[in-house]
Amino acid sequence: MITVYSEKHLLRNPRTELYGGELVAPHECAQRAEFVLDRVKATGLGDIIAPSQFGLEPVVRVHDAEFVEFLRSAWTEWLAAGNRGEAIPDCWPARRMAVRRPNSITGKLGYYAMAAETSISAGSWEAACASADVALTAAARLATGERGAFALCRPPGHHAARDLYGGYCFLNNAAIAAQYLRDHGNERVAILDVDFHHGNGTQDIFYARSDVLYCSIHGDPLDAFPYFAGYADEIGSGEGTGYNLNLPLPRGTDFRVWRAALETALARIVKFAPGALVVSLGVDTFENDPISFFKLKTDDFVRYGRLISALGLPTLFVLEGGYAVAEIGVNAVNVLQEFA
Ligand code: Q9C
Ligand code: ZN
Repeated sequence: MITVYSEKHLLRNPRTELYGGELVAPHECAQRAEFVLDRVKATGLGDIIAPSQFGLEPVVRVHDAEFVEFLRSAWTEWLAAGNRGEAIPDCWPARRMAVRRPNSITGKLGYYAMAAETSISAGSWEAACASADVALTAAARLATGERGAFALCRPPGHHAARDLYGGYCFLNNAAIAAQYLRDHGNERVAILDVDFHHGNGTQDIFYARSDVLYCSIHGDPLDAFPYFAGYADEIGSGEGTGYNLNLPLPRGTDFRVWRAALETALARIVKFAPGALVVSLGVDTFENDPISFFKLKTDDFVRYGRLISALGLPTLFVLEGGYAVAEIGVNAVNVLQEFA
């Protein structure tokens, strides 16, 4: 199976993440992608190719154009305003306040951020664009008839909504790729999100649509980020009612419990009969992940890769989270084994 990878992920190299009341070294670090790439090479998964450039047209199919312009100019504006640290929001449109976009860069950060841990730094925009190109290049491979492709994306994407960034995400790589697959020959596309966190951004983008099914298995938002999305009663709206499936699971969930949820999601996907499947592949479900609370073991990733493969669908894997850095490569590539 082919892997798409870009060195431009190195341009996303923030110094800070707001975590536990401190500015710490970011969990979402460059080493993550390097460990995954090393494992792809070590296992001989398949060819590794560089992305082509798709420009912003496929990006604004799912994102708000003014939001995209904000991301493009945020770092420059932040510096021009005289700030010395990295760009972090500190004020939000909370309940009963005006949800409108201010002129000030600090105000815009609050307007467009869904969380504060994701510092914007020099090169973040360029890396986010390259990450979207990685997903699009892999999607284009599926569109021309390959059975599986791996988009080694960094930064990740599933928390980025139509006009929100955060949760380490700027552009929603999986959603951009799913829309691309819709625009290139597939009437229906399913997204299976197996990252530990609920993909609030992907849900948001497709919430009112019946042509893209979103299914997610994740830590119960009562106890886990993103806290304000991912509940089981979020089933879609309007036309999209019944095309959003959230399967929140409690602290300590092991593979026995997790696999039962996967079977539920896979059955829903089979019933939907999509032309292609996009998997938001986060491996932060791993037992030793530093910021998550599921208990999957390294071998469990092989097992669930097999179950996904058994669907027999053209499948695009898009890398999302996973912060046990030393194990991220083995765990991610274990899922892909059956497609090799
Ligand atoms: N105490 C992804 O996996 N902070 N993003 C969590 C936990 C944000 C995760 C804090 C986690 C974002 C793509
Ligand atoms: Zn995650």
